[in-house]
Amino acid sequence: MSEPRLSDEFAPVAAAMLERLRAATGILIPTHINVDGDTLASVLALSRALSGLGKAVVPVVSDGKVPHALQFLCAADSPILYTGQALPPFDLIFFADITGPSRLGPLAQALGDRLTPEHLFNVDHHVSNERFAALNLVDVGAAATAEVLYLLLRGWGIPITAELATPLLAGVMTDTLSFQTPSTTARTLHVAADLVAAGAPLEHLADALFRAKPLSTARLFGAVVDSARLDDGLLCAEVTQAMLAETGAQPSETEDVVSYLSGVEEAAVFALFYERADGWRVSLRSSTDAIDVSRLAAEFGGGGHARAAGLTLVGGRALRTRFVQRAKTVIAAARETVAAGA
Ligand SMILES: [Mn+2]
Repeated sequence: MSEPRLSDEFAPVAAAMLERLRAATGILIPTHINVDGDTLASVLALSRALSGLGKAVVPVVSDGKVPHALQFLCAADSPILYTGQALPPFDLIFFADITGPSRLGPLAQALGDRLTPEHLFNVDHHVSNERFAALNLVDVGAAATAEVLYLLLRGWGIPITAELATPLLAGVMTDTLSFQTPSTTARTLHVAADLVAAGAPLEHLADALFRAKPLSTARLFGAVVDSARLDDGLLCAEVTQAMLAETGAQPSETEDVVSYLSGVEEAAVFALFYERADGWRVSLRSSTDAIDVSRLAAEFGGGGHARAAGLTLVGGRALRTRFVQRAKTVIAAARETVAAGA
């Protein structure tokens, strides 16, 4: 395979960015709020690369919080954890992995009229990107912004050192769930191979991003799996307040168990019930294109995507029973439709 590259359609904007970059002195590089591996990877790789070009860089975590699991990535950096403080001077803002300025949260208000398009770069891979900058490089064929940035930085003649390759590979692995999503292409894998060759530690990243967890997560996993019950194609499991108290886990520590239980072959729909004081928050997964759980969720005031949706049930057992009955009816109807060969 020939070496991975950005599509020719992006050559003019990549060249215009490099030209504008040469004139810049200070560059603000923010994450989006609710920091994930791709946004943090983008900020770290860009700030390391651009400071290598002699620019003053201002990396900022827009909502002030780096999740525990990602802190290892920025141990050697000190991005500003934004909580309303004054920022050092800059004359360019480099958005990466950010669909629009509102995704900066509180930082967007503080930046105010400095968010004029001619002061902004926008590099992203989201279909929903708002193309808010004078220079937009939105490659929706890329699995991660880190994939785009690798190709862009290399195209600008910047040497891809291990210090750049490590966060970039972390970004690609995060957004592809370790090369498992449909967005993962031959180019994504080729980029990953280049990053490993440049010194990114694949095994260490896989371990830190996908295996390492606090004991509370493992214990909650066991309790949730133990609570699972299958009935008429509907798999139900619980996250109760008692489980959280016993394991010391946060409700957010159920990401792995949701993905695990949604793979149960006998289930058409998986529902995880998070107990609340006034009822339940319900996370839904469909294992078949024949069932659109966003429609089921919408009947109860929720929403989402065809294969992953959510809703909140405010009420008692009778409401929950009504929801379960409705879910089973939807599953039975889908099975009849499939059986009829429609
Ligand atoms: Mn991303």
